[in-house]
Amino acid sequence: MKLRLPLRLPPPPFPAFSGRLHDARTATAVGRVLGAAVAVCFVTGLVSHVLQHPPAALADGLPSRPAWGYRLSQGLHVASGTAAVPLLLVKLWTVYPRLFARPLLRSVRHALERLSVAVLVASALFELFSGLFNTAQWYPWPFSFVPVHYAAGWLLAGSLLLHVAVKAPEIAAHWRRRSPGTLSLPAGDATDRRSLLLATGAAAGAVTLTTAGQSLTPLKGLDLLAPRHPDHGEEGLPVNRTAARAGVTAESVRDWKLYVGGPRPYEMTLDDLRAMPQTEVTLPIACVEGWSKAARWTGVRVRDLLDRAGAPEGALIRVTSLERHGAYRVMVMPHTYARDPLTLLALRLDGRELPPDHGYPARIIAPNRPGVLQTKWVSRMEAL
Ligand SMILES: Nc1nc2c(c(=O)[nH]1)N[C@H]1C(S)=C(S)[C@@H](COP(=O)(O)O)O[C@H]1N2
Ligand SMILES: [Mo]
Repeated sequence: MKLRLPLRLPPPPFPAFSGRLHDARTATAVGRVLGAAVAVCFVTGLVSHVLQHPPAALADGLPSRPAWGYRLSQGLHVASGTAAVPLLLVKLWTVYPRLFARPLLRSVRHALERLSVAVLVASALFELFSGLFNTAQWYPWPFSFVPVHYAAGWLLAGSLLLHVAVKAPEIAAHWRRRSPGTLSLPAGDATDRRSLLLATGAAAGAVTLTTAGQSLTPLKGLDLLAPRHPDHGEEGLPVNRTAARAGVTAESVRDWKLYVGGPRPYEMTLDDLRAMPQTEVTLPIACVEGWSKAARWTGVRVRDLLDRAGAPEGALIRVTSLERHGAYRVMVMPHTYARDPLTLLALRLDGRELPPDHGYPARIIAPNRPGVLQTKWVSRMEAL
């Protein structure tokens, strides 16, 4: 049998869709808010990726200021991604009747356009839900989150740009309520649409307001749905990986010494470190999963420790934790951070000795860096 285009299929057993909740005006009205949320999410995601995994060419130029930069950017990343979840679901509901449009494939061009929409929908669902699961530290998949979430982000951005370009005439025709394509609406349909859009806005606003408090402390009273509350944890600061889970015990820190490597390497005990000039800074831990909290840290400036070892100004610094295994055992710090006067090897948190879960005997705290790079239980620092 020869296949002929357009395909002639039997009439679908599906319901007919009437009313205007599934029309181009509704799709445009939801789509432009969703598009804005995805754009914010994409840009802040790039910022996060560059700060966490700097490409060699950029590593030396990464700024250590503003100190709250990563906190703001990652807060926006998680908030815009969260807001996008209800927006995406409503958008998909608005356009799903098109799945039943016949003929299935009108032309090669039409087939390509449908394929690009399939990629768009798949990558959007994947990005939003993998991100959401990551905020809950739930990884129900066999691959590692960061590289796959990053790659799919580009797929989403590309297929979204293509979609906007293909739909540009329709988007323009339905951009405003009184656009030419929208004028002939029966009054009742317009009310339905307004209700849908209001409910969608309320849902997106509600999930954002009840989770943004995990990083935006003035809203922490409303933080009902976020997996983390900024005040819950040892010393009122959340903990991602406890000392117990990292295998750091009282035994393993008993004879602790810090090794500092450079042209004049040396070792220091905790008492030696306490005898050095101490600096106090207020800096946030801003976790890539979206929670963040500022705290008061006291300790020795990293640059003082490096100078003592004769480390060159521009050297890349490798910091190693006592922890035996774990993705964050070794961290590399460009000189812009290592030389910043706010960057400490912290010994105290809010005026008290560091609790084991926050990195006793010593941990790194640096401005404008993701939480994953604020290494706890530090045992070595070396100029590379
Ligand atoms: N050695 C080590 N340091 C680490 C981690 C880790 O798993 N191992 N987790 C990091 C992560 S993901 C975050 S968000 C911060 C959290 O710091 P806190 O537990 O003191 O709040 O520590 C970072 N430092
Ligand atoms: Mo983190």
